[in-house]
Amino acid sequence: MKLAIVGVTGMVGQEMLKVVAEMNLPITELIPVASKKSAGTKITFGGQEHTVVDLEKALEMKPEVALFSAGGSISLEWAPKFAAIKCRVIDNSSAFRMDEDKKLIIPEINGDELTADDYIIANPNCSTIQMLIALAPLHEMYTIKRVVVSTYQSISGTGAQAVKQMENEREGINGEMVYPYPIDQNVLPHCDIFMDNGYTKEEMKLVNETKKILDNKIAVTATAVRVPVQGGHSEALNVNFEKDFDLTEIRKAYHENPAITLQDNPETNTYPMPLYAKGKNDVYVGRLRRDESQDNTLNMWVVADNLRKGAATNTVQIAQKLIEKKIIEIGRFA
Ligand code: 2RA
Repeated sequence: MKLAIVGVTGMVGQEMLKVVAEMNLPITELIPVASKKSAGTKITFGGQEHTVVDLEKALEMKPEVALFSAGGSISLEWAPKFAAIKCRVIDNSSAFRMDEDKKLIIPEINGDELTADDYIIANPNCSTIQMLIALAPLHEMYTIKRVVVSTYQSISGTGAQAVKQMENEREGINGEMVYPYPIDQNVLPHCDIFMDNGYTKEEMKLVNETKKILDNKIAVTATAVRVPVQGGHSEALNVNFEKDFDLTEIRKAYHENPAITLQDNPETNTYPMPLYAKGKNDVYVGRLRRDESQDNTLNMWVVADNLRKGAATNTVQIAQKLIEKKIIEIGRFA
């Protein structure tokens, strides 16, 4: 399979390279793609050097699959061009997520919806993916009515420059400011841009993507917060169900779920933390407890590496699903 990674020099693109190698995708040729400025530079993959190409050149090379993580404007302009040559595009930007005719896929939840007609497939937002991996089994058992979510999002979700701002602040260096405020020793209730309704785009992604992927009837309200952490996103969820639930049954469901690691034992101070989620593909769940202020309501804590299951891993798993369903005919362009 000829695989293009568009945005290969970015944080998610770099993580995609690692995940593709770890998951042994059947690649006959890797096409690393970046801006014209980066074209000609070298990257190492599979022990070999590869030359980065620009989008025009990548299109000429006719990849069978293209993983995009280069921002919404690049996806809007170029994903249709790659789809037009029958390349399967899996896009990590928000460009197509809410398009009615594009699928928004978390393989463990709705991967079976994929068909041979899908040439541009949207990867959900990182904070949505980890939340829905944790919620999907509960929705199946008890039918979720409403979710209140507060996120504590890694600075890596903003990008390399924001990580640099935080590192500079830690070292007392006056560097470029991505945020109008200090990141280190601070929390910013501001992820992405503010909308007319007073919520941020990041908060509305949690609302809208939950309805598209899991169930349009689920009510969601969100507060998305940026924190000076690199390992991953953390989320406090308050989940109200149609009916009562059983904590033992929930724990059993999580133990049996291959995408989830349950870390939940107050007696041993066991709970998920982003420092330990970094570089891992699982979604970590803990702090399970009844909301004693309201019937049929559960509090829980969910952590995942936003660059992994929140972006690169989910994207590669979608490619794997396309192969599994024989939607990608391996070697067609070989
Ligand atoms: C963020 N989810 O964390 C967004 C994009 N990665 O900023």
